[in-house]
Amino acid sequence: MATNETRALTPVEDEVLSLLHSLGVPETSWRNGTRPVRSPITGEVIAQVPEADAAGAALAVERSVAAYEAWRAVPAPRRGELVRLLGEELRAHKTELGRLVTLEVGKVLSEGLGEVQEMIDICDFAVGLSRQLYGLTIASERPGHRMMETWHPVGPVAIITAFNFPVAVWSWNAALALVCGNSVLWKPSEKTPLTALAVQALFERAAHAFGSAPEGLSQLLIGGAEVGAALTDDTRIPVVSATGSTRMGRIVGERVARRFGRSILELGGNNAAIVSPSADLDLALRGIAFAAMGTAGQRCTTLRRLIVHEGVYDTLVPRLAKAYGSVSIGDPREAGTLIGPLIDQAAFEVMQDALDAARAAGGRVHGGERVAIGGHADAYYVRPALVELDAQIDIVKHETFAPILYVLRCTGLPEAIKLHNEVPQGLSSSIFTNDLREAEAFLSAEGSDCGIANVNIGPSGAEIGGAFGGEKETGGGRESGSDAWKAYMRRATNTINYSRALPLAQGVSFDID
Ligand code: UN1
Repeated sequence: MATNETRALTPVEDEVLSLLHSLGVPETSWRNGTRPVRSPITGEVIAQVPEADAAGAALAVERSVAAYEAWRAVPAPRRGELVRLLGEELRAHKTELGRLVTLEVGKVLSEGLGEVQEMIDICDFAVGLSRQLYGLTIASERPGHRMMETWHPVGPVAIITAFNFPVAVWSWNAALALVCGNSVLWKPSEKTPLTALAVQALFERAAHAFGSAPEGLSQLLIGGAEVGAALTDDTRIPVVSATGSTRMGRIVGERVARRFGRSILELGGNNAAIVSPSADLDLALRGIAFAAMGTAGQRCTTLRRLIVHEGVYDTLVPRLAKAYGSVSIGDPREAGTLIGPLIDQAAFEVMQDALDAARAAGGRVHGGERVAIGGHADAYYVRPALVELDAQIDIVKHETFAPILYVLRCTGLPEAIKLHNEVPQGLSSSIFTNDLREAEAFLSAEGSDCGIANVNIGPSGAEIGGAFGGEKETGGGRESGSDAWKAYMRRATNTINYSRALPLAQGVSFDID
């Protein structure tokens, strides 16, 4: 897309142009660059963005350190005011940003808008939090002493995000990091730089309205692995938050650990739901359909494994197969579409490989085929796949980022929980049951081993108020609500002696004369 082109814009290019314009993104930041950006809706190239290199990243880190040094001295409730203004910008531009998410990622419009709502919600949460950054007071064992904890800003926070939630994940991290007194550096997915540019433009408007935000408080670094490595290896960045695949997280986690940095990892999920004999099957069917097929199976919380009690299997699974056969697949901008395209050809191929592996192991596959929409050869629409299996074979233990739901039969809750926990990932989980004992057992220490465990709702679509993240190969990090903010701060334990004596802890004596 050169600016001197004379050909008419395609309808998608036209829409991107007008959305970026109304979101305040200058054309210089998305035209004539080196990295092509495609819309999965048609597969066409919609932008060419300039990229940063390692030297550019190092300069950005320098700016970020200076911004942090100024920002940490601003009272936290005042820092909250900047985040409140960001929330206002997001409210005012929700429709445009939501539509841009749909164009760049291919998720249906209600989900694009929902993603922006998630950003607004975390801004509101962070504004309240800016007046609640509290520490404990602790009973001292020594007379005339007081102990307490204070929480301090920690430094620049690097935020590495994935394509599938191209803007919300940044906001969970950035809104908290900013009220905590940190600066932020964002490396978005190479597949979704346009929505990142739009958010950066909205942040800059909020900063302008705020009036006194230090320059470089929130910076965007569009680039590839070189930029990622520059951020993970830089000792001036104490916290790196990374969302994406387990493969990526292993690299980031190791590199950050090597320099004793802190990483917040939110990696692959392989989420399951158990359906017990007492379940409300109508409700379960709807919950499973959204969790497994929504966002074309491209959420880290997507339902990928369904463990159904043999007593209800033959009632539920045929109904589910029918829903898979009739779900509306198409242009995600059109009302009525529930399933948009996969992000790209590679995602399609990974999906087909997983289905081949399942077939080879005796799986009965319903759906999964490519669906032609609008005659776009480079767009990858698929019918979601339901795969009935007799055992939890190897491929089921991998996260395939596509709409595949593996269905397994079980004889009771102990077997269901065993199957449930028998994968390397541990993000989200759920049980459909009306039996209180089963629900509580699933939520107990002997139940689900995931960071998120739900009853009578699917594993996806978490609210921002809870801590978000999971165990095992999911990486152990927590983002978003509850006390996740603590990972973005430095904890200091303070002991204050207000007596005239100097008793030592543990009764130690050390008298120098
Ligand atoms: C992700 O896919 O990385 O719980 C995040 C959910 C959303 C966030 C998903 N709130 O499905």
